[in-house]
Amino acid sequence: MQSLKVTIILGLFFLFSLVSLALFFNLDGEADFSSLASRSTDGKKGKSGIREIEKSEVISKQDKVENEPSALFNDPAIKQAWGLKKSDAARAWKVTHGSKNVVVAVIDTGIDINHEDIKSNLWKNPGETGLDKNGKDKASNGIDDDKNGYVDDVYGWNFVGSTNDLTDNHGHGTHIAGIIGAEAGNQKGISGISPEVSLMIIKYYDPKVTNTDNLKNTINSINYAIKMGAQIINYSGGGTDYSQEEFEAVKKAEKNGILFVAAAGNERSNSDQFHYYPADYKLTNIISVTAMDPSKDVLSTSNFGTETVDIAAPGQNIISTLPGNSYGFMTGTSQATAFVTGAAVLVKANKPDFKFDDIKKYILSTGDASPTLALKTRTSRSLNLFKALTILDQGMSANGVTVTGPVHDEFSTTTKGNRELTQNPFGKSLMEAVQKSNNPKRLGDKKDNQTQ
Ligand SMILES: [Ca+2]
Ligand SMILES: [Ca+2]
Ligand SMILES: [Ca+2]
Repeated sequence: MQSLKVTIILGLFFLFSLVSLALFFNLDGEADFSSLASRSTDGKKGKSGIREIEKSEVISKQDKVENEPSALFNDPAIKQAWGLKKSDAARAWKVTHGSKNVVVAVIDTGIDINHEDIKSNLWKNPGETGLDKNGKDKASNGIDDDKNGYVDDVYGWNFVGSTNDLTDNHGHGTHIAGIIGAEAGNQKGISGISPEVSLMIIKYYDPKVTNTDNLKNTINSINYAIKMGAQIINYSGGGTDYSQEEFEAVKKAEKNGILFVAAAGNERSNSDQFHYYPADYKLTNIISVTAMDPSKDVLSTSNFGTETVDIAAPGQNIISTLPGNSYGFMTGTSQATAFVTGAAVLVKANKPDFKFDDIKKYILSTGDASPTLALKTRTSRSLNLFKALTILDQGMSANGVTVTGPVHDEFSTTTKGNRELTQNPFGKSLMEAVQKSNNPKRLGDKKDNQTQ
């Protein structure tokens, strides 16, 4: 009798355990941590909300990078950058390397302004450079020369400490800046997606400073970027709390024609159900980016959503710059976001008249379609830099370069296991276009009828 009782109790306990497990795991068999993720910030709800850089850390760090000469650029670590290959950077760079006229606001943890591989691509506030009437350097004269409310804001502003000191105490901001715009061809480090660009550095987060309002710093940062003429904003952070003030700031950027590239977040959750901001504000100038691995699968740590997340880009083990002239690998939707920002710079450099809507169209309507991404993103696509530049007018890219093939290179259409990547309709027309010519040529070239 006693043993029957024990058996019944054990049986009931087993049944209860099974039901609990079934509830915890979703239909795909993956553990569902989304509720945990959203709960983690609930404690601050009702106050000011929080904005943080995504959970990300440096995976490994090195002072020097392996010397592998590239056919295109001579930066040592370029071969380690799988994301550049997957997103078709080599062919994109045949069209453009970007332009210093394109100003990107990197709203993050600051930057190492002396980094050997980024310093040449930093934006400089024209109102805080040169000499003042007393012959002193405007960048360091202690005067708000351009009267924008910030003293000596030559490379940007630090809203955590209300100073022009942009020191990166985390590494995240330096890493993001390098992905977007590290200098190419200087025989050092890596190459950014857009090796020519002007990076405006705005610091909203510092792990060493507590009791600071990151959401307010974010809003101030966005407003600074608008005021100072950024054309693209990169925001690799966020939080689960909606903020009307932040929404208004991004909307103001929209009114000013500014593209806002935002991380989908590393909360492991479905953003269609559990929103992540600012990526999920319903505004037309936002591109929400999730992260994928070399097999073009969205990372298990990344947020996804067929309504809220626009596109996937490389985000696993991405090599980039770190403070102190060093380099290292990081993972997350932050890194993927920087890839898309870099793409936006290339498109803008190629078509200077473009506002956010055109840039967004070029990036989101091209890319490489994939059945697995169809379950995780709105466009079913991963970033393809080359296609984003060559959304076509009968085989002619935006700057008049005839597209040359093959389009289906070794990086974009590999077959892995039994999963085939599908060619999107745009890809097909691009393919047809390239078959007409094998030589790159420009409109207006004298020998424009020369083909082989
Ligand atoms: Ca100033
Ligand atoms: Ca000054
Ligand atoms: Ca370099």
